[in-house]
Amino acid sequence: MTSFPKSFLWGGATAANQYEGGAFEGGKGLSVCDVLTGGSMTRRRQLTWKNPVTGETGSTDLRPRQPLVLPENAIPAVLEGEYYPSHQAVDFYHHYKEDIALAAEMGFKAFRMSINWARIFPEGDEETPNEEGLKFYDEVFAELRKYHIEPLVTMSHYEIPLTLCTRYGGWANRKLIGFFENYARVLFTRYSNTVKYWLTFNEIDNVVGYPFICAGVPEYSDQAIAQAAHNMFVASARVVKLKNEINPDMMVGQMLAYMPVYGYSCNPKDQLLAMEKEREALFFSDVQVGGYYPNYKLKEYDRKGIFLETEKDDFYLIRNYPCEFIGFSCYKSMTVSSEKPEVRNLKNPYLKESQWGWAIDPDCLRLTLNTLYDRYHKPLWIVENGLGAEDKLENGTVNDDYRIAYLQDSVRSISEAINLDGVEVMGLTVWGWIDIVSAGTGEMKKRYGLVYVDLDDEGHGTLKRYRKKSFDWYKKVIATNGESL
Ligand code: BGP
Repeated sequence: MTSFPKSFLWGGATAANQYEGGAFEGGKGLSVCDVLTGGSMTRRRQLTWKNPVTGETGSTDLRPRQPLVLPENAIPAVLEGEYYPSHQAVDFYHHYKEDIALAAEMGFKAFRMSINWARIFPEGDEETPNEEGLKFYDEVFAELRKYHIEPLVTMSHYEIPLTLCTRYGGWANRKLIGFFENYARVLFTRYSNTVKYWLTFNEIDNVVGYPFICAGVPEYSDQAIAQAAHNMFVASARVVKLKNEINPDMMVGQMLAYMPVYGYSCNPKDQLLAMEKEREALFFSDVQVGGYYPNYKLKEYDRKGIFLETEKDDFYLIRNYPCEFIGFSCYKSMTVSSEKPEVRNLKNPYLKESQWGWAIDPDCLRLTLNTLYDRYHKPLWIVENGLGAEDKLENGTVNDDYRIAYLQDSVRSISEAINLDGVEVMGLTVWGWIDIVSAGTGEMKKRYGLVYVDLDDEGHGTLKRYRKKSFDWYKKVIATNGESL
């Protein structure tokens, strides 16, 4: 039997770059995702660029953990004739009333979304914000409040103003701390009465694999990435401090991409490798939540000759203004073997996989919740979890029993962490509760939604919304506070 505290915040999650659209409306500037083309089974997602002097244009693959190779003087840019899925996305910009009504119909208590930084500061380094952008979110929050839905707002979910990348080199430049603090001040002041829960950087640990999308860092080097991470840590601490000054009732959380890592066998060498892999993510929570740079990372920086540029107050701020809760995404687990250390993830013989090769692991949430709670003793919020799958719309609905089965296991796993282990869990916002563009592949075909949106990988479709079978299922889960699965 599953059971949840009365205050449990059930809901769904989205991000502006994948959901909002209106890329050229309301005075919005370009963000890093606006120069990424769409993907499909036959075409990879690309970053497009232009040389402003010669006019030469082109595109390049954006591969995880691979250098971003642009020709000399070329900068990321939007090109004519290319399809960029973030520009329209699924058009929340014009559908927010309809979408929030659907969320309310399911009984959502919480709605995770991000504010598009480039809608508030089109180039990122302005002193005064774009009022039209702020007004858009005033309206969205008013609509959520109308249904008593609590917004959970990510301040930077892969929507760094592109100019901060081309003019400053992204988060590797310390100046971004000040720009972000200014942005945070505007948001906290304006929305202090409407938004209680904030997340600073979506999946901050992805700065290592995806420095361009996650931190606007065009350069791939261990040094630049370590510096970017440090600058983000300082910014996070300054934002928590600022929040305390403006309205201490608000809460600022960390957002971590986490997955349990298993050693392939009981060979201790496999377990050691699994420990090291888990630390790749835990380092970020050790600093941003724990308040300290762990020794294992300092040793690694020494070995690699990485030198951090810091200022006097940095470590004081990190120590004294940690995040107050941990939001995390968790979709899958990973398996590693010391015999094949070059393979990032092996197929786990005990688990099935999604159509995109992600291990479907019914226990990964309980494991993750325990790992993070044992380490930090702070409340946790599963801000992303769900199944990306191809759906077939038939007779105005989708029979997505596979998605229901995945989410049933997730809810069960969370209930176990709460009831068997005593973990403090604030809520669950199911990822992509309405179909949106995939962050990793740029596809529409990879759908997570409980609501179907008529749009394909090339941007064709009516954008009409349809309730899937999982919509009714989740509605019942929320109505019974997780007792009926
Ligand atoms: C996380 C991101 C989301 C998201 C999700 C699913 O990494 O925070 O933005 O989209 O994963 O990933 P994908 O869209 O690649 O399937």
